[in-house]
Amino acid sequence: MAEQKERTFIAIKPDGVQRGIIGEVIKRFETKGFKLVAMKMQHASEDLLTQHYLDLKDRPFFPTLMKYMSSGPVVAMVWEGKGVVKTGRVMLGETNPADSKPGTIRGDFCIDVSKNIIHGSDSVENDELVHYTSCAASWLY
Ligand code: DAT
Ligand code: MG
Repeated sequence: MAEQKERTFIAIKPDGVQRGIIGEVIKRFETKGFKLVAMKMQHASEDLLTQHYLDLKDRPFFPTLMKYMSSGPVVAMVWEGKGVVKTGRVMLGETNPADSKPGTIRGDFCIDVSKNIIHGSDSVENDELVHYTSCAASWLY
């Protein structure tokens, strides 16, 4: 049961928002069977972004990454389901869209690593969000 409650943080980046890919991303996670438990459109602050990308702060592309992520609102979401962290990353594709297979989000909708339209966590998130039972649960598990 607990494994069905695994959660991951997915965010559509400013280019994904501007290019109208929000619905497509939601559709893919939703029709896969994952459950949306939180969603918020937000213009991320520099503090939040610095914290979010702390492990990358010494990389040469960090200033460009900050500018890109601050360039408009993002759509932050939490999705729930068995194996959602790992499967979510597979659905996103590789960090560099050039290495992402067709059928993945980055493989289908973007070209360059500096505009790769979506973020997905690589580890399980802790959160204090809503918990509810989806009526589809008994048809999925
Ligand atoms: P991911 O987003 O796949 O988890 P990451 O955590 O290593 O990848 O990097 C975060 C973001 O930083 C990534 O989505 C795009 C940007 N980035 C990573 N490597 C880059 C590079 N070599 N050049 C430009 N941007 C890069
Ligand atoms: Mg990452």
